[in-house]
Amino acid sequence: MINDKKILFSGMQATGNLTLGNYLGALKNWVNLSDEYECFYSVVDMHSITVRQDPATLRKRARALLTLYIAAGLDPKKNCIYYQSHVSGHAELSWILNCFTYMGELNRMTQFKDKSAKHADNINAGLFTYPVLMAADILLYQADVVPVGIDQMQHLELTRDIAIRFNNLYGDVFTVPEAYIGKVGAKIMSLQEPGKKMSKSDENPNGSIYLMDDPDTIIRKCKRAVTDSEACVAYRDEQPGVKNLIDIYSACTGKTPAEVECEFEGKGYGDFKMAVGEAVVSILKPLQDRVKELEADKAYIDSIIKENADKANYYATKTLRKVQRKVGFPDRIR
Ligand code: ATP
Ligand code: LTN
Repeated sequence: MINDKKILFSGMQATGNLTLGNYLGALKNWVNLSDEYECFYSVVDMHSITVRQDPATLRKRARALLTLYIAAGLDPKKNCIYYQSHVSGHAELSWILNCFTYMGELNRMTQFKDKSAKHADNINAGLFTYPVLMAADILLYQADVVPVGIDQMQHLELTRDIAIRFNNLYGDVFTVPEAYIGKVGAKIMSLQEPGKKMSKSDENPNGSIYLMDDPDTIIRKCKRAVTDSEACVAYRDEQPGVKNLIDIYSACTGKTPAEVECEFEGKGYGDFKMAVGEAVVSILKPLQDRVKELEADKAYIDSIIKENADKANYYATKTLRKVQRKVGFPDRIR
């Protein structure tokens, strides 16, 4: 507990331009959680280098992601928004936890299998121990809850197993975290292949709407979205493309899928797609304006980076010292 509130931790990688899926499925739902939880949101740049990155691009994207957190409405006075690499405790705890994690456990991780297939020329040890660094992120802040997508549940389970294993050996050191199941955020699918989720690492840029896409691009991508020949705006699994567009429209307007079906009854896909495009523009435009305003205020963003890194370091060090003591590292002389 911090300030009588339960603790929440989550993070995102700055390994691409964020999509509408990241926003509607994650970021948008994080806003307001700070009333109930003491929130830590990290830009997990240390995870990013498990696949090769161009240094200048990574630096730029990390800052853009941090700015986007704030632009999306996370108040940096109430939410600790910081770079993972600015808190050395992540790496230090990660090392210790590596010694409490089995090769067999890591071998089972599906993300590792997927990513090693995708980056066969660079299957590095960091990629293998990625989940341990993620466990360190979470356990370092004694997080009670972790909002993550379904694809990260396996990593969260491993985090719990590591925490329980450590606690069994050394007493109650770590809070065992739970997944945070909030209001179900829509899972947004690719506009080009509606069977696949919209993803920032998709090679086809027409499948994803990026948060910084300009209005013309957004409308064009919606118009080109793959649908079907039913010519009927209906929310059903047999029409995955249309269903996805309804989900997007619903998430942007607050209308239920049934209301959307009614609104477009008897209308063609052309009108519907145009309306979806406009609805997306209406939520992304204010976000983009806010990003531009924030980018112009370098001193403000810098001050947030500094203050929040100090705050994160404070809590991280508390846990780290406890853990170091438990495993038998010599006390520091002050
Ligand atoms: P990558 O392509 O690099 O794997 P990604 O776009 O799939 O990235 P992540 O970085 O894995 O996204 O996820 C960040 C957050 O966004 C997670 O909480 C995840 O659940 C959420 N998210 C990602 N894609 C979608 C989507 N299409 N719909 C809803 N939520 C999503
Ligand atoms: N692996 C996560 C990002 C991530 C994370 C975390 C999420 C790194 N550390 C700690 C929650 C908690 C991803 O790829 N979405």
